[in-house]
Order: sequence, then C-alpha cells, then structure tokens
Amino acid sequence: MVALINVSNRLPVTIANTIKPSSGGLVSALEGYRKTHDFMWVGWSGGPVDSPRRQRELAEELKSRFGYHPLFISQQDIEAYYTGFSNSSLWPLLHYLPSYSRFDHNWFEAYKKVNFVFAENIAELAEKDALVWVHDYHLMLLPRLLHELRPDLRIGYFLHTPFPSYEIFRCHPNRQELLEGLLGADLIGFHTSGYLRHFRSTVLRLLGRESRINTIAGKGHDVTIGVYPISIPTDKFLQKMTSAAYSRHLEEYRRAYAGKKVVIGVERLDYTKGVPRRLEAIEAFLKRTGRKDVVFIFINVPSRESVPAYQALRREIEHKVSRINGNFASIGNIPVHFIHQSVNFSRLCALYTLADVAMVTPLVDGMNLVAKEYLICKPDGDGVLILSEFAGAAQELPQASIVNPYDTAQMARALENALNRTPEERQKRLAPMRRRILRYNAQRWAGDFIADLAGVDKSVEKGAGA
Ligand code: GDG
Repeated sequence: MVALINVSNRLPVTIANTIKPSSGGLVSALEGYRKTHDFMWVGWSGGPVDSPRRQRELAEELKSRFGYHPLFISQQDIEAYYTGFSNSSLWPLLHYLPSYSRFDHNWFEAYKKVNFVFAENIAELAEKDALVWVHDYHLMLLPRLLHELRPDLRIGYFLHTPFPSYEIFRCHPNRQELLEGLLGADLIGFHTSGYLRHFRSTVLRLLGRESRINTIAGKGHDVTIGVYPISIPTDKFLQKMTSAAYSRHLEEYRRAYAGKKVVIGVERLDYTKGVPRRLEAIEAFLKRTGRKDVVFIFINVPSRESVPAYQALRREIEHKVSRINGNFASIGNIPVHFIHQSVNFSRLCALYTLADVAMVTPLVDGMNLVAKEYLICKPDGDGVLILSEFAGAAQELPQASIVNPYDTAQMARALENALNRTPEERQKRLAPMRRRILRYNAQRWAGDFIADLAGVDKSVEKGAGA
C-alpha cells in the first residue's frame, strides 16, 4: 500500500462554526483511491485562523474526520501569495493575458515563503517513498523545495491551467525560478499536448534543457512529462439525476420555461471565460433574428472578488446584461437571466438537463469541466454544445459546435444553427462525446496519473548538480 499525499492550495472544506466538506471534482476523483490506500490531503485551511488553540482543535478535527492536514497562513501572506502572486500575476499570464498581469517583488517573497511552509510540512508528514501529488499554479516552487528536503519521495505535479507559449511565459520576472521549481517534480502533467509542447520549448529556451520524447533532464534527476486530460466524476452526476430533488427542480424549471428554448452558461465570474463577448454575440443574435422564445441563463459564481480586474469585469457584465434586457425585453419576457450566485448541485444538474444549448466560450481555458458536465446531464442525447476552440476540452470534443470566442458574428450564427438543428442531428453529435466522457472520467484521470507517478524509476537519480 503506497501512501499518497495530495496537495492543493486549499483544503476542500469550509470552516465556519462547523466544518463543512466541499465536494469538488478532485475530491470525487480521489474517492476510490482513498478507500484502498493511506491518504492525506495538505492545504491551506481557508480564511484566517489566528488563535493557536483554535488551530490545534481544527487540525485535530480535520485529521480525524477527513485525513486532512491544514496549514494556517496569515491574512497578510494570503493577500500577497494568493490574491497577489497567484491570482494577479500568474493566473493572467498563464491565460495569455500579460496586460492583466501585475508583478510585485513582495508578492514573490510571500509565494516563496508559503511554498516553503508546504514543503516543510509535507517533508515532516510523508512516510518514506510516499507519493506526493501537487496541484496547480499556486505551488510551482513546491516540487523543487520538497525534492531537496526529501529526495526519496515521488513527486507529481499537475497544472490545471494552460501552459502558455514561451513568448508569453518569458514575460514573467520570476520565470526561471518558477521553471526550476516545477522541474523538482518526477512527473509533470498537463491537460493537452499543446500545453506540454509549450512547456518543453520554454524549458529549452529559458534553461537550455533538451527533452527526449517525454523526459526532461532535470537537476539531479530526470522529469517525466505527460498529458492527462482531466474529466468529471460521472457517477456523481448519474446518481444525482436519479434523486427526487433533481426531478423536482427539473419539473419546476420546465414549467417556468414552458414554450421557451433555454441557453445556459455556467462559470466563475472570470475574465478568461469570455462572458462579455458571449453577451455581444447574444445581442447580435437577438437583433438579427428578433426571436422572443429564447431565454439565456447565466450562472456566474462570484470569484476572487478582492482582485480589481474581477470587480471591473462584474461591472462590465452587469452593464451589458442590462443593455440587452433594456433593448429586447417585453412585459413577462426577459431574455438574459444573470445569476451572480452559486446554485446547488441538484439544481445545476437540472439546469444542464433543461438547457437546449450550452454556450461554453472561454477566451482560453485549461480544460473546462462545464462542457463535460452539460453532456453527461443529457442522457437522452438531445442538446447542443457550443464550445470555444480555446478550451482544452475542444481537443476531446470535436463533435461540438466549435467557435472562435473572439468572432462574435460566428458565435451568433452558431447559436442560430444550434436552435434550428433537428433532434436527429443533435443526438448524432452529442452521443459520441457523452460516450467519451463516460469512458474517460475523473477516476480514470486520477488513476492514470497516480499509476504513472508510482511507476517513476527513482533508481536513475543522479548525483546533485548533474
Ligand atoms: C480550473 C481551470 C479546469 C460553477 N458554478 C457552479 C458550480 N460550478 C462548478 C462547475 C465546474 C466548476 O465549478 C468549474 O470548473 P471549470 O473547469 O469550468 O473551471 P475553473 O474553475 O476555472 O477550473 C479549468 C479545471 O480547473 C480543472 O482542472 O478545467 O480549465 O481553469 O465543476 O460545475 N457548481 C455548483 N454551483 C454553481 O453555481 N454546484
């Protein structure tokens, strides 16, 4: 039994008066593994917890109830490491938006400090030869720091965002340290072969290190790189669709939207998700067709509200929604329903099932799980997915209606075509995509990564500095 330590910026819990576990895709993906292996999850507790006594109590409860090991990070460090370096510097750059990217030396210092706290804690907790799986851009320095403290560990790293081209990544003032940090891992995974290719060429051009097929010669050890397209926990969705709550919500929505075609968009309110341009496409569509029988439901969950770019985006979206509604609404008929709140899981599944069309049109997106979730919630195969060619998911779902999210006229036409498709056409295109997701689900994704990590050959470890 090989022990696994899973590491992410935040633990999947919300701590208020009580501890509430949250159920993201990663939690479900790892459920199977947890049942049969020693498992621990290390991450920030979320929110400031200042009293040492409270920290001890929480740590004990999280460990005994869930196998989680919380790290308590001060508010000041969170602002610099998380809001600053991770979300205002790295996130925009990884998404090809250098003009949104801000750099501040103090942010990087905090990022190093927090990554080091993760490394120290894991080094202390990990059994000999354990597997450690690190997730995402908040922890790019961690693989190297951890490798230096504990060379026996098999360290995996998975990037949930795109890895951009060299020309973009080179803009970052800390580009070399970040790459060296990543190359401390034994295995690095990406969603698509495009991201892997960019990583490989960035390593060559910035560090002068060649790669052979799927191996990069690191400092002291070789690094394997691979493609692992993340998927969704299909069982969780299929099970939810048999629940009474789901049926009740679906019935409620069907009554509320009787006689209407429903188009849905679901995302965190984030400038990478392409919402303003989608609204422009909708405006063009309404102007051209004059259709009164289409309702657009936008679920835009609040996200990173302390970052100014997100505050500006919210204002822009609200302005555009209200202009469309002002121009095209009539009494009893409002075209765009903008919901700046989270909806619960059974409602979300019911909305996916209800929707005739899903518009998933990010400007750039590592994968995009919403596209896959929509398809799985269409057991009768009757729906249309309009999907940005710049979402990682487009590589796997070629039968979708693929659009360029910068081309609003093309998106408007795609919407018109989607609404005019016959049921046979809709089913013919949706069925193979749904089959693919059922076959390659989140459990398979996690299983493949962990198996490859466990298979890393540590005997080829070279002397330091080789
Ligand atoms: C990052 C990468 C990559 C959204 N609104 C509600 C809700 N959600 C859930 C969706 C989906 C998740 O949030 C969003 O996942 P995405 O993949 O679409 O996007 P990011 O949050 O940006 O995730 C992305 C992902 O990591 C995984 O590697 O695909 O490219 O950016 O699961 O369902 N869930 C509920 N209510 C909502 O209102 N219950």
